[in-house]
Amino acid sequence: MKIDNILSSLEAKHPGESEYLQAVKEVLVSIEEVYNEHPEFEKHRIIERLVEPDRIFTFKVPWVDDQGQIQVNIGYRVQFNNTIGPYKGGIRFHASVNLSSLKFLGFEQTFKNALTTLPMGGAKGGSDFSPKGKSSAEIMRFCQAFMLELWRNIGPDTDVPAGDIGVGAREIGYLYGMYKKLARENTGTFTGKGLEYGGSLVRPEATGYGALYFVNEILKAKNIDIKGKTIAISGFGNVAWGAALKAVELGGKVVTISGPDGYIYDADGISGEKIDYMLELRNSGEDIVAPYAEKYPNSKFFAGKKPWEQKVDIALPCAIQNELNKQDAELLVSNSVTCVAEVSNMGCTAEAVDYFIEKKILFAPGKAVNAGGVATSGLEMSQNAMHIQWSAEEVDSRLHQIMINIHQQCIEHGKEKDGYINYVKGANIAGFMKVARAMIAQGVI
Ligand code: 2IT
Repeated sequence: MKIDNILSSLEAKHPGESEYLQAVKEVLVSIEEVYNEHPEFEKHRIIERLVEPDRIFTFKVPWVDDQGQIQVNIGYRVQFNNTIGPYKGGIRFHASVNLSSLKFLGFEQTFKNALTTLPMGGAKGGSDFSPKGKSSAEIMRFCQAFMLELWRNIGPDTDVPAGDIGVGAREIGYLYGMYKKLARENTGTFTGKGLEYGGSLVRPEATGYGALYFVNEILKAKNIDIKGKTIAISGFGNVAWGAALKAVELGGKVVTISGPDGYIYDADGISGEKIDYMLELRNSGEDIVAPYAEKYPNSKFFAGKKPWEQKVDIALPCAIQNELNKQDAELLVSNSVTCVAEVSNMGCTAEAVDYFIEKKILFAPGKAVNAGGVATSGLEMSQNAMHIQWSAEEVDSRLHQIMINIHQQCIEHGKEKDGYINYVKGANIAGFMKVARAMIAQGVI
């Protein structure tokens, strides 16, 4: 494999799709060695076939706002790869959404889903619609208009969407309601549904819980106890919330959260009702964290800054791609950070990742760390298919086991000669090998 050739041809075909090219490059660099050890991969042109999505739907989403004005957004669904199971992946509503970001997310999802041990292919969808400041009625009309286009292309055994940034329980309710009305079936073509209509216990918490189970495995492998460790979290949405809950439960001390307006540092620790308050902040629809400092005067708000400037033991980016850059990485390392785990998808820039690995920091990539979210979606699909509901304990223990298993796969494929675990390499190789072998088995399709 000639990585440079593949990348330059991709760049020529898809100019300007920087996130997508970044995600592809990371995987290619990681797998180059094993790829070249297996001539059958080259023979079957696995890389050339794997880097392009199976298909992409792009559609117009016209809707009417509360003032009676017509608004137009763009909707997408990128069905990336269904080699090991039905297309599966979230829907993102955020002003930054474009083809590049959804292709990167769909590409990552393919490997992440392979790591979960469950039979799910990779997909991602979304819209450049920003829920910020929108009323519930507007959100409902937008979701309905979005689904009016998408419903024909999804189904319980073809493509199962879920939430992502900007798509939570409320949006999934509206999207699923419209899907069901149009498709006239009730098989659960969506995960993250409400508990009353086929949702799974622990799905809301799953991404954050899974991430902390994974972080705990990383630390345990180095005989480090998470108890008493200080933790910087970015973001204040569903993922940050679940991560904070489990971090506190395991004995860690969460000292930051952040929003687009800046970050909060709370030396007393963010626990108990303060974590509930995160949800309140999120539900206000304003997308700001500053009010936290008014409510809890011992904490401090840093306008326009990122939490990575604080001295902490563990850093958990939980917001959005490329939210932690090389400068941030240098700050964290100079403050003796022990572990950095991406909970957001591709939370760190390529330069930041390289720097952490060069400095032998315990660093783990999003596709391993945050896989508990989609894994629990897979468990929701199983429950829907069986028409039953598992208890919270049942789901949680399966989730925990899956995260331990993913960690094991990373060690197996990422352990270097000096004993350092390169989790980026480990996760990429483990995910790739599974998908590649299945592609070969299924022929040229
Ligand atoms: O990035 C992700 O893994 C998700 N947004 C969850 C996807 C899912 O299908 O649960």
